[in-house]
Amino acid sequence: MDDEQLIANARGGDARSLARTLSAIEDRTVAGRRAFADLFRASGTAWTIGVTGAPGSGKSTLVSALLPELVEHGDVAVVAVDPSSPFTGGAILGDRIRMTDSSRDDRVYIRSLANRGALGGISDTTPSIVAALDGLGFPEIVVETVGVGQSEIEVATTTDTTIVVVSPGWGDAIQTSKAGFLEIGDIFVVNKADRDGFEAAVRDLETMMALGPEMPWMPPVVATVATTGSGVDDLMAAIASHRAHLEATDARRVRRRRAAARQLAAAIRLEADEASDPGSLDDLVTAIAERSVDPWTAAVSLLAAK
Ligand SMILES: Nc1nc2c(ncn2[C@@H]2O[C@H](COP(=O)(O)OP(=O)(O)OP(=O)(O)O)[C@@H](O)[C@H]2O)c(=O)[nH]1
Ligand SMILES: [Mg+2]
Repeated sequence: MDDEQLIANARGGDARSLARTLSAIEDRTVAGRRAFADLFRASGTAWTIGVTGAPGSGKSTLVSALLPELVEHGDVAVVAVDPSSPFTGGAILGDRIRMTDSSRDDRVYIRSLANRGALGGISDTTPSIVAALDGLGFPEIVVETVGVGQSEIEVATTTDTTIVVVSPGWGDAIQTSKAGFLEIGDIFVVNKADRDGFEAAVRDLETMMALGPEMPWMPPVVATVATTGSGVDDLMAAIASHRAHLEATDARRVRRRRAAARQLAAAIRLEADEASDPGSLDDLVTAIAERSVDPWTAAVSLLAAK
């Protein structure tokens, strides 16, 4: 099968072709680069929703609860980065999620990305895979990442709506990450609202937001019980409001330009890494560390050698 046929099949919804196309892109093979070039040009119409937060806060359960709502608008792709726990109670079947209404099973595509650490990390791979899925025609794409490290923050800058999920007691556990959380959230979800302490968690978030600067979009705080679906309607409404806000203002364009700048910088880094043999890269690192060459000159010589 040639590359074009493969992409055509992936577009047609063939899960195996879809998986092969995405793997080729992840591996940056010759075929993968060609596919990415095509798909990227066709991308830009999907609404991308990032879901992040502390491990175990209920992100996957919440995504599962959102899916029946999201598929109302068309096929949905879910990208799970470094999944540390399976989607709801083993409901994930290979790349499928079992929906309550099984006729919709084939309307959700799930892709897991491992933080392989080889070339680039999740902050390089994820936006490319999301763009490819966008180009393949998924109108909505959900990206689940864990935590608020530098990579998650970078991923969050490439999604249109970022949902930060916390659960009661989160404040004590991850005090130090609060700043990072607040920075990236467009919507805050206090999940596990069936547990003690959820009012305090909501209050805590609202207080912190009130202390922060006045912003054109003030992130709402939504309480959910992902396991029962309670509050999911409110979350859907919050996503719709945020989308309307971005579309009505210049914010979406600004956000996408910022994402484009990051993607370009990441691509230059990857190209430079791949173009140079590891030995010469290592020699340059040694030379910089020993102060026999400065990093700017080293970068120029690296790119010139390509
Ligand atoms: N009581 C209660 N439990 C919940 C709720 N939402 C999720 N859980 C449970 O919390 C546990 C973790 O849920 P996950 O959805 O796997 O959490 P996660 O944030 O995706 O976890 P990681 O991907 O490992 O970071 C599971 O046992 C869920 O059943 C909720 O609203 N209430
Ligand atoms: Mg999860």
